[in-house]
Amino acid sequence: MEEIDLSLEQAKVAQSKALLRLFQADCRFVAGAAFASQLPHNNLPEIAFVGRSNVGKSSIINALTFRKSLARVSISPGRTRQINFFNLGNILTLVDLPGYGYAAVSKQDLNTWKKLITYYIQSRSALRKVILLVDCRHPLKESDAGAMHFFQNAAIPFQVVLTKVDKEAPHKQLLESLEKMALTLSFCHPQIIRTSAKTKLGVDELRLSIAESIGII
Ligand SMILES: Nc1nc2c(ncn2[C@@H]2O[C@H](COP(=O)(O)OP(=O)(O)O)[C@@H](O)[C@H]2O)c(=O)[nH]1
Ligand SMILES: [Mg+2]
Repeated sequence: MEEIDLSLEQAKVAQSKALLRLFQADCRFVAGAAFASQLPHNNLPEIAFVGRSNVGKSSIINALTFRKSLARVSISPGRTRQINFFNLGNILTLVDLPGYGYAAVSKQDLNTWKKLITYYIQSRSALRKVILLVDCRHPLKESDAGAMHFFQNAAIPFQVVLTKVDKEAPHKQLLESLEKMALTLSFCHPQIIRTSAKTKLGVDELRLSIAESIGII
């Protein structure tokens, strides 16, 4: 029994080392695309981050990769107007999708974004999983529920990640709605990860989940 415990412990240590190696690797911005024609060719597996403006997308990408300002943390919401691609150690690509649900942009801008995201999600063969970031402090918003149905219909695996849990405990109604949806939507990962880019809570768990979804752990 002791031997089994020891080897499990060793496997865990090896796993965290592998995760650190991956996420501490060189990470560089490779391309930004505002139109479908600007999407870069890519053979590496892609993990896309999506969510409402100001949900904490850039912050979580920075936390995952141990950076401070890799993905620009915007002061005014809705400033990330293009799909940004980051190459991590030549092993995977992290994709920062433009935020949705921000009212103070023109209808035309909104349509351009929607079209671009839709095109990217539906046509990207390198896309392995979408990480849907949701602010833990409010009941489920229609735009987030809509995004979940959209990924389900596009047959793209996705996982809900709660942000800003250092500010408040996750809203009870939000958890109930998300758990219910995770049960009915087959492409939704059953595990909802709670994170804080500030305290780094849950960031390890998210790294593990990403590594698992591209089959390197
Ligand atoms: N307290 C706290 N603030 C956060 C967290 N994540 C993001 N923020 C703040 O929320 C704001 C929006 O973050 P940002 O990463 O730019 O969001 P994005 O628009 O989704 O890329 C910034 O002021 C961040 O500092 C978090 O986990 N905890
Ligand atoms: Mg951002």
